[in-house]
Amino acid sequence: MTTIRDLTYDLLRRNGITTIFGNPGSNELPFLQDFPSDFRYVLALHEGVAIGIADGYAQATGRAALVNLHSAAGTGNAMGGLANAWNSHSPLIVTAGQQTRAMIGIEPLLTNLDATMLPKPLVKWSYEPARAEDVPLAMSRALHMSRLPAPGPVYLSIPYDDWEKTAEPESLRLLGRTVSTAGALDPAAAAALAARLDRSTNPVIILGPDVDAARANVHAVKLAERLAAPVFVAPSAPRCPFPTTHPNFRGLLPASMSGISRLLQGHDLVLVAGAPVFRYHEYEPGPLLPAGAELIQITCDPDEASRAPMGDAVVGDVGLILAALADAVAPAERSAPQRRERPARLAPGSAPLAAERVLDLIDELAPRNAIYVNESTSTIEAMWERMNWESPGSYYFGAAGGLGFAMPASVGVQLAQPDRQVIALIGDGSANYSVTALWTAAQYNVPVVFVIMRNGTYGALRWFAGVLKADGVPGLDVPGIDFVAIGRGYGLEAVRVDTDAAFATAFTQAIRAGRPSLIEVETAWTTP
Ligand code: TZD
Ligand code: CA
Repeated sequence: MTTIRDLTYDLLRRNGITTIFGNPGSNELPFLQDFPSDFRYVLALHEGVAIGIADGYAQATGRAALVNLHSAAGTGNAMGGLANAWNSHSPLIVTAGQQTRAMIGIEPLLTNLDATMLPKPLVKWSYEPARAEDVPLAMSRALHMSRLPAPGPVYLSIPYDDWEKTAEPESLRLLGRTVSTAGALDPAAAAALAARLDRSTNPVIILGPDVDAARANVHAVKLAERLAAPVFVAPSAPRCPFPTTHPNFRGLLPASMSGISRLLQGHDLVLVAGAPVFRYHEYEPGPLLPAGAELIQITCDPDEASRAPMGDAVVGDVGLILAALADAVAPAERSAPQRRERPARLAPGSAPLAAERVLDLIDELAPRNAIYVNESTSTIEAMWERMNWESPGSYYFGAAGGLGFAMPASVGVQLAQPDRQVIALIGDGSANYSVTALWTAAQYNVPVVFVIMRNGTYGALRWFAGVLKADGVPGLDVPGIDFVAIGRGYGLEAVRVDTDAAFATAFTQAIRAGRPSLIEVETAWTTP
């Protein structure tokens, strides 16, 4: 006789999940009771942090991750994180405990009212099983659904009295199931697409986060070299799909219609892989593409393909398609694009340091394969210009632009990648949304180096106020926060520095320490 609980843990095991991220409440305790010894529970002190850690973990492992939240209130706290996870195609199984079935109708305390409505539209699927006996099938479906293309979060609301019930013997069949996808181009379609690329006289490649998610960076490099095409990263990039040191690399595209069409002037074919077309931010109307250019998008996401306002799209496995194209195109006869000009490294400065100088120091002193989880919003462009990222999985940013991602995600990425140093670069505004992630880092000894860029303001918003010509906006400064005290309060080593040499020393020590630590560095305002 197997309980629903035992069968569920078995299903998770069979699907490679033995870590649960969460913040528990009474509705979740029956699921967690007699917690199996081969599982690990990672406690977050806020649900936005739980989902952020799970998101980082899922993205860095490339596998589904489970988050257990408390009913409606816990789900609500996690919604900002869910917006990021939805946009980054992160395979998350989000479960929330529901009140006991016998009382749901009377709406006692902690009922998750209309539970399946709550996380929409930021989940692929939202479900509350009709019977306890349906929980294993629901969990199995959630596991498969979360990672099938396009991957994304799913939500299950589970009444807490279900776990003790007996599983139906037939539901044991779920344990052996595999669900796989294909998604490669058939040879004729690959040849036709390659021929279109070959015919182009001046192609350009634009890569998005799903190239990195598919671990297809190497295929993108080969394709770019064969085509002798310049490569841009798609606007509002949450990951780094191409080595920033590669001679064909051109940097980050701007996030406006006219900005993009201006920059792509002269190209007759725009090949976009692993990104929406396009994730704009600022509204600068204009042509969507330069005159005479056609566009081809390769995406794992049918929704991304169908909502694109221009060009042709192919939906499939981004990695397999890029690999096939890289093989199928003829080596171009034109000369390779000119290496981009990169800004000169800044010389040592005095306090407050230029943010660019801090980035230069970090790039110089960090291990070559370090991973950056970023939420320093006014320095994003500077990072794409200055940082030398070569390995896949080197950069993560909240994919919906929702702050409160990077602090917890850095903890999840470091848990997933213990052999690479994770550096969380966080603005002094952003640092406040999910600050309790510091506690999880300290308690689980997850050795992230948190660098807090303290410029005393919401720098990116100051810049955006200028774009929108919105003068006289209140609430743009964040003075009077002591991150060293906060860091120490949550159990981290923490220091404040304001000179070049002090930063270099603190940063080097932090990397060597092998423990989580926080460096607060005073920086000057930056214009993105
Ligand atoms: N709240 C949430 C959850 N997400 C947001 N994106 C914002 C508010 C708005 N916002 C931005 O988009 S950037 C920003 C805010 C408040 C300023 C962040 O300031 P910072 O970094 O100190 O972290 P910079 O470098 O000073 O911009
Ligand atoms: Ca700031």
